[in-house]
Amino acid sequence: MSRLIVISNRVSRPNKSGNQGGLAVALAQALRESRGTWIGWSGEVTDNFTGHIGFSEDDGVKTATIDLEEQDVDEYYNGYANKTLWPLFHFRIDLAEYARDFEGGYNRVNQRFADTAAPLIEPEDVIWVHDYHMIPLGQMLRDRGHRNKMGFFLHIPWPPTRLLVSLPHHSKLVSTLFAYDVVGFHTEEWLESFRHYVEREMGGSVNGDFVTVGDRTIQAVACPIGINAKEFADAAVSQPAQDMHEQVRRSLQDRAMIVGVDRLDYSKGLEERFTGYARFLKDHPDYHRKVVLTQIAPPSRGEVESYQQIRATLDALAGRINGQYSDVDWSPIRYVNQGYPRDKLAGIYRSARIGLVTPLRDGMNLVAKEYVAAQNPDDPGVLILSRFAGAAMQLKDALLINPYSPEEMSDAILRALSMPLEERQRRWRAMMDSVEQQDISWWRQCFTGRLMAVERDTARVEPEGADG
Ligand code: ADQ
Repeated sequence: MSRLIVISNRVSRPNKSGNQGGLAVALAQALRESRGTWIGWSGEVTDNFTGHIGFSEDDGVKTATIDLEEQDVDEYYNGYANKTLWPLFHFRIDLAEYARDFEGGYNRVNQRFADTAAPLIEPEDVIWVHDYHMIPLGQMLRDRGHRNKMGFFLHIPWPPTRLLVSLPHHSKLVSTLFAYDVVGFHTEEWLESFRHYVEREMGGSVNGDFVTVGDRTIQAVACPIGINAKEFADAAVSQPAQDMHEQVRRSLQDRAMIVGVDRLDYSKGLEERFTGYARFLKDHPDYHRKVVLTQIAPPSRGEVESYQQIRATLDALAGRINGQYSDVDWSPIRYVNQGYPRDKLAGIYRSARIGLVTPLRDGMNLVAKEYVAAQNPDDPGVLILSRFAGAAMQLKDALLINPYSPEEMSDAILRALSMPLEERQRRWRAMMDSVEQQDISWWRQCFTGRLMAVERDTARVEPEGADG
């Protein structure tokens, strides 16, 4: 088996606490099996970039990390990645900032990653680059003469062409994807948007999975990411989960809990969720004191202004709704800004009658799948899911809603609260089958299977410096 080199912005070192997400675990497993290396940013800032690589090995997984300068973090991570690409790719051109410094910093840091990775790559290694932070990295490695099989996976949506063209130098960025052999998306919808862009803006052509621009043909595929369903279902009945379940149950006093779990991000539709829930409270006074919305939202990307704004907005909105409807012994919203270990989180999901997942746009959304996996098969809760999450393509037995419509959300909450056991079980079983079948290992195979099977076509790589 070829050695796998994974390159992503952040590297997740295996730990024994069981607190790692499915992606980290899946990649760690692949790296362990192939004796590969995971390369990325350490998360640390240094005064002067030296190129020093910090090597480490934890639980059989080798990692190689670099520290970045503060300017790198400002321009590349907070800047181009999270102020330009993230909002644009989530259809929020109103929030996207276009600054030349950001683009310069993004390219500079990608060059730094290419310099870091280059000496660690052997000719037979298979390279798998992840996400919007690193789109041009493959091209930069090709420029350094690497002819390896190379794949790229995008974890966020691919935006419609009419939005993407608002990005300065968009075709330059997209053309770098043609340095890879396989490019992966979560859903057919994102893949379709990518193909549309290539045909309309680059004069390319599509033939099944093959996409050609000029003399470059790559495979573009949809591989929806999954979770480690078995492990998550086991976590939901672990002792810490049961303790958490008991703690929540006592505090609820027979009230039904609705749960939301998200990074505090404007793409997750939290404001719309609170508004939809407030609409439910307004429409159904008979349910007052009978339900509680527990929203768990640890802050993220706090250095970016739009994230500070969404936090302030949600604080105010939660306060306003609680102020309007609370009584001395009941508040309709519990708004929690902290993270939980995965087993406790599984216990929280299992305690909830409804999982309310309402992103305005989401590449996939793993929370929806985790909620399903954590349910008690004998008495499962109901998933209410935004039709704009990638997960909606698979979890068709959720109550699918438009998160922009408070009325739809209110109706779905009512329907979920009054859904008969038999229907809950039928819907849950269908969703659980999908979550179990297309789990995280299936996803990894879906992508790496394609990549490993690529015929290496050395003719496609120009010698270094050949075309300037
Ligand atoms: P995210 O935007 O981070 O991921 P998501 O897929 O929902 O979104 O994953 C979030 C993860 O963080 C989940 O595993 C969840 O359990 C965990 N998490 C969230 N809040 C938590 C809390 N309070 N405590 C503990 N854990 C918490 C990006 C894309 C998604 C895509 C994933 C994977 O935006 O669309 O599904 O990558 O490709």
